[in-house]
Amino acid sequence: MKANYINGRFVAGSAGRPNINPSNTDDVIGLYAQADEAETRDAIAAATEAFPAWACGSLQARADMLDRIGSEILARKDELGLLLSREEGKTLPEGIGEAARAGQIFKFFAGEVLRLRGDHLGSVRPGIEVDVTREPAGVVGIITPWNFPIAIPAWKIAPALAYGNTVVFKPAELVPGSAWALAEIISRAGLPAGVFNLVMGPGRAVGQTLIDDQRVRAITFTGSGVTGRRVLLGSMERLAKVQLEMGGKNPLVVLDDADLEVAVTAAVQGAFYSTGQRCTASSRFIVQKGIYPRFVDAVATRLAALRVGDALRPDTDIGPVVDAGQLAQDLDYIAKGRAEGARLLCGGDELRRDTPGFYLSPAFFVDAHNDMAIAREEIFGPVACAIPVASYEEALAMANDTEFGLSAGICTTSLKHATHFKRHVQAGMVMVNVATAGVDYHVPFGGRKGSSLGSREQGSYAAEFFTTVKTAYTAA
Ligand code: TXE
Repeated sequence: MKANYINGRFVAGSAGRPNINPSNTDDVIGLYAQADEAETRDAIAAATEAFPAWACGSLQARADMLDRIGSEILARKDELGLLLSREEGKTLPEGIGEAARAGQIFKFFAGEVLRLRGDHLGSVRPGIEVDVTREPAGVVGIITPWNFPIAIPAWKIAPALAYGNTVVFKPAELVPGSAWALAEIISRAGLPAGVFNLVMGPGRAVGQTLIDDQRVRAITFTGSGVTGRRVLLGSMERLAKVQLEMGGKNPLVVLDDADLEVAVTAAVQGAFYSTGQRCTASSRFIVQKGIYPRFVDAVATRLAALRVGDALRPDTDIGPVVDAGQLAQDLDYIAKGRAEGARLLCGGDELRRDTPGFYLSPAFFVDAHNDMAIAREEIFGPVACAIPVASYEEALAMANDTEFGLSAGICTTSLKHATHFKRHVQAGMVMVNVATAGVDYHVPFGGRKGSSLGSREQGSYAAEFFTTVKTAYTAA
């Protein structure tokens, strides 16, 4: 059984949970320890004790450790990517790409260790000088979802450690394999005991303990809106710092003057790759009437050519849905879409393959309205809808008519409309002639409205959450 990592040691828990391959449910990847509340508190205690020395320790040593972690991940990206695809179901190239991304993130934050800036100012009072510095927030609780099993943990753990915090990391129940592999790499990087801890287990036990414990000074969470609100209320109650990344209902606007090839590629990649299980996935194609018939036909043709199958097979374009619960949710939304009067142009069928798995053909609705459930609620699967509109103005208003605001895209050859859209769409990230999903790691990631709360993740903007500002006055 793969054990939790607490205070510098792997600690076998009392219970183990099987990690099941969604491409082949007969394939059990391994048994993973499940921490309880007491073990979670042990991890918090270890992180609390390790914090003062780590916070004031050698920056060079810290940078070297993060660099070593990044190098090992990159060197082992094929093997880590294989494990990731096997447990989560994204295709092998996507899994390997994600593993490589995790390595690059650790290397980026190895550099950030030495780039954290402060300010030195004069005072309004004579004879006094002012220093503004950033200090680590303290013990950080990290709660992650299943859809990016190594990249999201990396983009939270790496900055937390880089800026001098200690970490208690709770991965999603469905994907403990990548989390454990990452923890094992970190365990050999030379960090003092207690600086990094892994506690696998259920949200209601491990996650809730992190939220409730006064010693955890900051919680960073990615997952569903419902759980996000629970994390927020719990952290607010005891005045802990909190950062939430939740869902999206990301629009891709396609104007009459768009390059059709560009638009179709952005739509198909953005909505259906990674089985649509991305918070930045496009799920609403808002399409101007002049290009609508050609766009809809071209998307359907492209979808018909995609192969849905075992994530590890080289000829697979779209892997399975992550588990039975998510598949049931996807099918439920497909039924709702039909019942509300949208036309299912293609897909939406459960598929049989050589192995038992959660296979679903990409579902493409057309002639939808923005007030339908399939256009308003996050489905989190290979399901998207096309909505016709008359003008750019109508498209922009519809793009903004959502409770979410993570990513938004436009396909157009008009500089005027692209520029206006970038300025006026209510989203944290805007994409012009590229898919809504697919981001860089050195620039901020996050949204507004119901998608995100708190400061941005990734790049140097991550310092905002993982540090706290101190203003010092010195009389000369
Ligand atoms: O999310 P949860 P789940 C959406 C998507 C999906 C749905 C459910 O629609 O169908 O959420 O997925 C931990 N205290 N997204 O169940 O429950 C949990 O153990 C503290 C969108 O995976 O939010 C896991 O580690 N923690 C999203 C993490 O929270 C708790 C990505 C996320 O789980 C907890 C994933 C509690 N009480 C799902 N309960 C996106 N948009 O990126 C659970 N957790």
